Amino acid sequence: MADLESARRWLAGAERIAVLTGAGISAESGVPIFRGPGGLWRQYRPEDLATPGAFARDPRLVWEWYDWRRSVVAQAEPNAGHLALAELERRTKDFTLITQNVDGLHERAGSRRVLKLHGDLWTLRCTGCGAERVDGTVPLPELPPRCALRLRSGQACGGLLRPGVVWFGESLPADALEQAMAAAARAQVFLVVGTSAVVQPAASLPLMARQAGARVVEINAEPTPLTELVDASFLGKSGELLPRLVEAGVRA
Ligand code: BV8
Ligand code: ZN
Repeated sequence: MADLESARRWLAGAERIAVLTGAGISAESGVPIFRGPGGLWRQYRPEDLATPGAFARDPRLVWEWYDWRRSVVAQAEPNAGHLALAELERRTKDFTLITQNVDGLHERAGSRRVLKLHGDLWTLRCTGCGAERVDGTVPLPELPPRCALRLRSGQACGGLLRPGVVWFGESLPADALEQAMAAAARAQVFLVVGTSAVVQPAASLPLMARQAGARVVEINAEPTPLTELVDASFLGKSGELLPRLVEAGVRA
């Protein structure tokens, strides 16, 4: 298992880098993670709420969860981990940031090329007419929110709006997934940060990169199914470890 200095040199010397992030990178911004002690909301697990079935059964309950998460994220600021990845992107010729997060903190930290595999907390999509819009209102005035789009008849659509995220059992956006796989296949270094690496197909990306010859580096607060498979694994907080990995050093 390589040490931090070796991993720092690999990153400094690489032209093609891909990164996969999960909820752990936003934890130090005060955004709760999904699994583990901080991962519950009231007595529900994400797997109970982040599904089309849960939404069909009780759209108001699912929206209370998302409205609460939107209000938490609205107060959150990107942390040193987000900022370090934005800096690494500026320094790297071919850089792809792939995120499972829906909080938008990577973009707010200045990351430009962000592939959002699980959608976006700020996008609302009408289950009736399919119209999509970005809406940052917190809290939302009514739950569940309704579509106000005017149809040709002049009437308001009135369809139920859903969060523009990918739920369990739903396919990931094909374009984002395709680009993520291509980035994993060509990366010289693949960085995995703040994910329990249990949700598919995102969790397979580091293994694809490894198969294709990349060096894989993991940063996480606890061991994951990837830990014994990677070239370097650092247990700790991404807000502390990423800046040390990315700090300006002489290019190798
Ligand atoms: C799909 C919604 C094809 C958005 C999410 C069996 C039955 C049914 C399905 C499946 C099955 N087996 C596999 C599947 C597929 C399923 C899946 O993977 N299930 C798992 C649970 C087994 N996947 C899907 O359904 C995907 N779709 O496969 O489509 C298909 C099509 C039709 C029919 C079937 C299949 C869709 C997956 C996306 C689901 N949507 N969320 C939202 O509300 O946010 S998943 C949810 O988990 C979030 O998106 C989140 O991003 C994702 C992963 O979680 P993590 O980000 O890893 O967060 P977690 O809390 O788990 O871990 C955080 C880590 O950070 C921890 O390890 C912690 O130690 C660490 N940490 C904490 N603090 C810090 C830190 N690290 C560093 N620093 C810190 N400070
Ligand atoms: Zn509509």
